[in-house]
Amino acid sequence: MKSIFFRKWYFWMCVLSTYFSLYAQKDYKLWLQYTPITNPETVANYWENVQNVISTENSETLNIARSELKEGLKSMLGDHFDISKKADNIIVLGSFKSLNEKMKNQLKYDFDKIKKDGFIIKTLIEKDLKTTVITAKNDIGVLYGVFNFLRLIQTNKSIEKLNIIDSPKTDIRILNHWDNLDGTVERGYAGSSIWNWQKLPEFIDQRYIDYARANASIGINGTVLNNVNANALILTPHYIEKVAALADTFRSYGIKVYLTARFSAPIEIGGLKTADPSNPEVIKWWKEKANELYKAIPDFGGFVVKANSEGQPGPQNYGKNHVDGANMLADVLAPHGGIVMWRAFVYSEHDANDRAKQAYSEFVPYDGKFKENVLVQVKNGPIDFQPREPFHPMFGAMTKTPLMIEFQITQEYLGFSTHLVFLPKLYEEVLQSDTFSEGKGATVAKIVSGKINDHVLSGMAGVANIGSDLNWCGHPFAQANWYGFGRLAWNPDLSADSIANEWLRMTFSNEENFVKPIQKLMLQSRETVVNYMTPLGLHHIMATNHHYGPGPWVSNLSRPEWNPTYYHKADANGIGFDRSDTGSRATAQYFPEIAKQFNDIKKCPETYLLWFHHLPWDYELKNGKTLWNGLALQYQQGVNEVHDMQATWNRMQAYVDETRFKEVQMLLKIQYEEAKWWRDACLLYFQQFSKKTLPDGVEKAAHNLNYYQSLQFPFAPGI
Ligand code: BDP
Repeated sequence: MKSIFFRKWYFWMCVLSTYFSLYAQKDYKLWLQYTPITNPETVANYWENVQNVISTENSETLNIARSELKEGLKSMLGDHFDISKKADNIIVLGSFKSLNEKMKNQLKYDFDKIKKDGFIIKTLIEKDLKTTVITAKNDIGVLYGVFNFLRLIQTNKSIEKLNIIDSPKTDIRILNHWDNLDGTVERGYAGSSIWNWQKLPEFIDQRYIDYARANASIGINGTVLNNVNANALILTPHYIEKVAALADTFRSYGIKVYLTARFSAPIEIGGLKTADPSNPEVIKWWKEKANELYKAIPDFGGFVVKANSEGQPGPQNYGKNHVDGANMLADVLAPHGGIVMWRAFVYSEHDANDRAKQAYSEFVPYDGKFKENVLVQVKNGPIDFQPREPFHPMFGAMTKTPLMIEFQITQEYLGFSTHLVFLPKLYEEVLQSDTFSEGKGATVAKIVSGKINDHVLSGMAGVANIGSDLNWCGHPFAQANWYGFGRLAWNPDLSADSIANEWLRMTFSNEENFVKPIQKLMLQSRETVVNYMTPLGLHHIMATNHHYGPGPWVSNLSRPEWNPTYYHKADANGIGFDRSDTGSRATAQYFPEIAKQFNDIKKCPETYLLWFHHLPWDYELKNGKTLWNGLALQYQQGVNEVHDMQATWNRMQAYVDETRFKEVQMLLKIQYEEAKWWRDACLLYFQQFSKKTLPDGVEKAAHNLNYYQSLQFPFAPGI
């Protein structure tokens, strides 16, 4: 009796766990679902094209490319795809030199156009014989070509007659993991770090391989394994062998490993008394460290450095400057081909002036002084990864220095991994901003890709949102931000629209009834979060430390620029930070065309109004409403939009697996409640100064201000 019961129980447990793992795997598989193509006509067409894959060469990367192609096709085309069948229609895969002479002649012209890591996907037709060639200058280019080809099928595009010639527009397409050696992730909201330092180097988690594959599928070619607030221990032999094991795992996916370097490491792990960059002992220590690193990891990428920023050590501790620090490290890496990414995220605790101006003031005078293998890494905006910021004025201002852009993929200031926010919309807004540094058309995208001033190095960094969560990113839609970052790093001119479209098709479904409304929802989601958090140019009004939820009242932190009151400056007269000519003159850091616009209240885009101006509560907005009413209505609009997102998602059950459908549904419910929390807390607080009633259409707060001010989040993640 007992055993029958047990057998039944066991049977159902197996069924259930298979069921759950099947669905759980969907979350884990990211955008590489390779769901079977359902449209029979399309299948027939694809089938005709892909009955055989020919590749003569061997290398680890090409083997990966070949099996990715075969597995992808098999999964999407099912029984129709039979690799063993002899057929007329074939795919040829391989480096250019492996192609036959005839193909080489046919592709020669295209081949000259691609750059390193670029690829060609071309259909060659001769009589009835159709050949699809995927070729490149190097093996990794072939792998990128394969992922591109599979994406076409995944997104229901025709592969009948292909003529794709594509190359990445930036060289360094890199994730920055703010992962600590103890397994926590600074500003991480998807579990703990995926690097298992304790089990490395012997144990290679399958996740590392899946991580590398996912990154390669979107063209990411670098990873910084550890936090910018660095621990010097990562540079000890104990960790270097672990880092080397990861580098070995990632190599065939075209991914180089980089580390953050703590500037005081020569003291902490080297036993020296100083880390002064001009001290010969210090230089010798770094040289030897570089030799040691390159011995273990011959293609080690280089260092990211956060120096003299938020308490991190740096050259200024020794009376030296950023150039001295960066160039010293650049010199030790140069013989090995390594680079330095020196961060420009600095603001001074002794400078009472506008924080938004400080990075520019500190770095621009150094233009032209950095060594060739140094890139200066600049955040997208002048403050700190806010829901909306104008582009950083350093873009365009340092013509002799390659500037990398740094975006945050993890949502530190945008609702963690709880809120659905499609960040490529934010990235696109910044990348397409015109700096006017070389007349019209000098967009941030062009500067970052090195096009404007012809830099050899170029790059884009994204602070990763990846963790040990089953679905990697904590929210099914947060995966789209990792994906979108990679796609934009490859081509900063891609549109957020097209990225959302392809991601949805690859991750969920090709059903138009699903793709259309959800694409719209994604594209709107960034504006929505701005509406309910920081409308009209407000910024940095998040709660202390964890930055989750509203805290516009915070004014007691030791440094003025850590306090939200410093940023919104609300008082009886009005609200906003005057950065115009009558205020901090931060507008003057932009090129004249832009400066004029931001400076003039009438011309300043209302999206940046309170970023640049302090205005009376009765100030009349473009829509004729007073500033107070406009602000209140915009908060309300944010709330309404989340409500609409919920309604839209609820209609999608038929197109989404149950697990992900429910996950998103639950998360949107929290987002809705929290949008109301933002609206109520901010409006109650600002109302103390405006002394005005809420306009019609704005719901009354559920609690009083004291309640919102009393909320505590003791173990909020990511700190
Ligand atoms: C801020 C984060 C902090 C980071 C810092 C940085 O709050 O955790 O260390 O940026 O980028 O946004 O260095």
